[in-house]
Amino acid sequence: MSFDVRDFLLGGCILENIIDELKWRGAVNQISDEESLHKLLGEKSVGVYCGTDPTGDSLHVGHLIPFMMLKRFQMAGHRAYIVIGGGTGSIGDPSGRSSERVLQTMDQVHHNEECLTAQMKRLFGDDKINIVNNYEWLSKISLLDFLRDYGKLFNINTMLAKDVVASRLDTGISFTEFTYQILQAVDFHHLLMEHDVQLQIGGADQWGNITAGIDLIHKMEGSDKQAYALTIPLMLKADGTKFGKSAGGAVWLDPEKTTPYEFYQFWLNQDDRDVVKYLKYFTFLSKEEIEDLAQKVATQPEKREAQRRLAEEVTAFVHGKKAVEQAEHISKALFSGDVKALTADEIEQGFKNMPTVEVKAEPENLVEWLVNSGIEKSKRQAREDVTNGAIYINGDRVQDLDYVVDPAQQFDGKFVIARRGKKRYFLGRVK
Ligand code: 383
Repeated sequence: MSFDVRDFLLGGCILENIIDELKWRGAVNQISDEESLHKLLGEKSVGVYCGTDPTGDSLHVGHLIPFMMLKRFQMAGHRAYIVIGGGTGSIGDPSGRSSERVLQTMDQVHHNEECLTAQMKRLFGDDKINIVNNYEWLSKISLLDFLRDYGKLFNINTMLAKDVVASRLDTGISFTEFTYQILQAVDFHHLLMEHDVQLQIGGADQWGNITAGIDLIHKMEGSDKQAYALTIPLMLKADGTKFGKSAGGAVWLDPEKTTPYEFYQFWLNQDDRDVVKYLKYFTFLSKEEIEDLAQKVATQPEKREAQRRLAEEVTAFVHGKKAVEQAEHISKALFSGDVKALTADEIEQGFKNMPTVEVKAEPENLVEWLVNSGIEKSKRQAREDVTNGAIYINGDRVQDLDYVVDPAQQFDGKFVIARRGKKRYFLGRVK
């Protein structure tokens, strides 16, 4: 029986050609031979890949862009491959960088490789997606084979003309980084020959590397061999700042680096002008649901329903449903001031970026406790704030100057949550 992508049902709606869907999502920057790729994707289950280099031990939200698109290809019935660049990562992609990279040690590369592989498996399901590591084949090519089999097929003039290299000619680029595009080209050829992968996707910064692969394939296998490139636009924010950063730096997928609560907040705080685009990029909601939310952004922006839905969907995808419940629980508690019901884990997440003070385990008079922990500058100020009703301990307003703070009373004796005024929280961490 012949394959028809329209046979695949998703969330009750029949998918059109994946290219049309990606276009609706605003996720297409460049396609190498659109007409023919469109046709191919409508005819058969196509092998598609996207690669990432182990330059760190976690992915961040910027990486989600192409990998969520890869997942969409898979949901539309195509075969998805992820390349973890253990080989390429030991060299370093010059794309998008204005200066030479410092080489990572091979131990670092292998460690990061393992972390990223585990993360990808958690995100995309071990059994559903094919994950390969280019260290496997790139590390086996000898220098002489490299120069004879591949080097001869690359024209220096073409390589120099690639944006990535051209933009570095003034400041300089090493031979090592200059060669990077050949390695990624070898990967594309390898995946095509071994797994019939005919399409490579990536961010707009990857266009030069992907097309280097297509050129190599045409030279090695003949110009009628079908291989395609599809890139996704660089993510631009309406306010001109860089996507994927929050006050604390990059937004990581690793819950140890960015807690699920911070992750949730990151999405919840997105601008009305960006939120619909993000729903299209980062969620698997249907076109109808997204259009409905877009309508709500236009008519009732103050409700922030689209932002909430975005935060729920992406957090559930990356950290699971329980993390969403926790994040919502933390948000509600901090907003209402009713912090008593928080668990120790929720406190760790919710207070990660709030002022934290070390406090003694022993009970202490409130006024002294406020001064000793540094929350209040003087006893006079502390007394005034307490009397005025501006001080809350573990969610309760305390106006009694003789009140004793006893850390053992709450949160397994680990924390005391103090609040001054409406919103100024302090976390007392018991020494
Ligand atoms: C390595 C070997 C391949 C194919 C791709 C690669 C990695 C590629 C690269 N990608 C970036 C990275 O690793 O450097 N040379 O951080 C980023 N990607 C994706 C996407 C993006 C790119 O992982 O635009 C953002 O996330 O392509 O910058 O055979």
